[in-house]
Amino acid sequence: MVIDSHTEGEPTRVVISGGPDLGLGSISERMQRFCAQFDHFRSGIVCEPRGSEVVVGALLLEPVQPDSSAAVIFFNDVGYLGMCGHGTIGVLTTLAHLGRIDPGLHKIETPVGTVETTLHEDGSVTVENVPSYRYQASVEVDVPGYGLVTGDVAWGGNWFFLVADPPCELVTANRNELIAASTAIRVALHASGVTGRDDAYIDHIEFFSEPKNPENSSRNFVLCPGASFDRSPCGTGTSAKMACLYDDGKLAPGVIWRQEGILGTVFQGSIREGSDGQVNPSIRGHAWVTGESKLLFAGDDPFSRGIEF
Ligand code: PYC
Repeated sequence: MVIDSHTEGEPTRVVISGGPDLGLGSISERMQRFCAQFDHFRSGIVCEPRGSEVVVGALLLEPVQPDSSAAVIFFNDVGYLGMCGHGTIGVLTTLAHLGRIDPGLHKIETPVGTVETTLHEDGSVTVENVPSYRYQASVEVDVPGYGLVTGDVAWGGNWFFLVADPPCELVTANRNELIAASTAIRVALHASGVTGRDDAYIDHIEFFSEPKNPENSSRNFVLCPGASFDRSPCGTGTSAKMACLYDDGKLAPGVIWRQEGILGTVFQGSIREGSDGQVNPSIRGHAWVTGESKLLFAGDDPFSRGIEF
């Protein structure tokens, strides 16, 4: 059984039953087992013909700690995500829809750490994301067809390369151009050996511009792992962005940062000072449940494991 929702436009598919038996252990150990033994389950759930490249899957698991409300592994059409901001908001909204949680504080275990979340009375959700930081500032990379591109490498629960100078206006009509440019940057980063800490592959590319709505702080476009872009303002991307702004002395703790995404929807963010120059970001947004379904996998279906392009 799955429950589908969207968070500010970006879909999440929460697997509430029928998932693989990943045994006991930490959430990271269970993710490794999922990846090694049940990757066909990931692709069958989120890839076409049951899903699409835009869907982020969330496998609900028993938490390790008794005071956690759930543990979750996020995945998409090409692999696994350490953390997912919009997905966490989707998970909380799904748990509330199922009557499993009430408004209040809820700890959610993820492979990159436990995040504290609040389900508000109005249905919105705040996620206190994992500590975030800028790893490298103003990195130059030569991108074939685009020339020298400058950006920051930052961690917000996933690795990001943040570029303040987009190749065109950040509007959905330009999505193909934005996907092509951000994909070229990702390839060039990899080819030139630019990585996150411990040689981590940078799989998210984020462009920024002025917001369309003057009430907001900034607008973004985020390329996700694979070839799809985030329809929401991207929770981990907003966290990475706020870490960079803090490093530049442009965002003080407690000040509200309104991140507008490509559809014009908004995550409201802020930071608290953390240790070692890191920040503890929080993002607030809203998800809506769009469906409850039972996915079927017939034995003779050639695409029971999904179509991987
Ligand atoms: O909201 O953190 C996020 C996210 C990552 C990939 C898609 N959404």
